[in-house]
Amino acid sequence: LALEAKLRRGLEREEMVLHFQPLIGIGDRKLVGVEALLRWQDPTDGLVPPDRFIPLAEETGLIVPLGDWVLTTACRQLKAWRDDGIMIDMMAVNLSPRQFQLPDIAERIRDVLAETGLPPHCLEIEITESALMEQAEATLTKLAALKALGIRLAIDDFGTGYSSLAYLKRFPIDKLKVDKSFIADIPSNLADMEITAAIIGLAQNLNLEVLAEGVETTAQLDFLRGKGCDTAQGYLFARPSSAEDLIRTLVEGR
Ligand code: G
Ligand code: G
Ligand code: NA
Ligand code: MN
Repeated sequence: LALEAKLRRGLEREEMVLHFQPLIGIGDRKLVGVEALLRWQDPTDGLVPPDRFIPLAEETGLIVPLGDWVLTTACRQLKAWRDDGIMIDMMAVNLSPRQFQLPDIAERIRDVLAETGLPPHCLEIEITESALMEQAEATLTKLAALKALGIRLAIDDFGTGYSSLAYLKRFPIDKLKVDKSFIADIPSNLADMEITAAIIGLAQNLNLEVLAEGVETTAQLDFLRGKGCDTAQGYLFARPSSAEDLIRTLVEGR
């Protein structure tokens, strides 16, 4: 079976699962939220990472039903945790460029929030810098419609695309996520340290929150703390894990 047909069937047969990775406050090491990361549990191939099927889903349009599934499942999960007294404040969900381009994306997200009962401020949507800058004027209107729902907006993989700083100032966004490629070689790569510090400074000057992705070492964390970075995500704190494993670590503290 071709990958596309397998993927279509996998979605129908509910072979998709979400893993969750903690987002951590650098000052107090507290959990500020989790990011939902899609996995495909193929019965023959095992756990398929998203890099292997999201580009195809984007090309074929399958990302639209797949993305709806991710949004609904992620919101439903956080609502269920909160109803159980596990008061995680925020669920971050990745939106692919094609999803962002849907004319009715704001209505779709509004419907998911209504259907799951998750308060809008508990949802953060991550959109890549390149998707946002594709048609910056249209983007402005769309972001305003999303923001009007009361959700939070983050720019993902920041620093890898080409941001117009004039637009960045006008976009109603809440957070920049510094791409992990800039974090990986801290503290040996001076250019990466300068770029990371500049992004943190930019976020501070624009009154945006800033998160560093891919933090794996205490040296990286110390550097980020020194530069005033708010939050971080990475293997130093936790890898993406299943809902069960996440809650086990949170509740049992290991
Ligand atoms: O976990 P990692 O290997 O988990 O993810 C690889 C890539 O797949 C990342 O760029 C991530 O943003 C993307 N990704 C993971 N989950 C989703 C999702 O639900 N939707 C979209 N559009 N991208 C996702
Ligand atoms: O593109 P996006 O930023 O959404 O994807 C996050 C990706 O980063 C996922 O593939 C996730 O598994 C991965 N990731 C999370 N923490 C780390 C880390 O500390 N190091 C590396 N190399 N990857 C990470
Ligand atoms: Na992301
Ligand atoms: Mn990212």
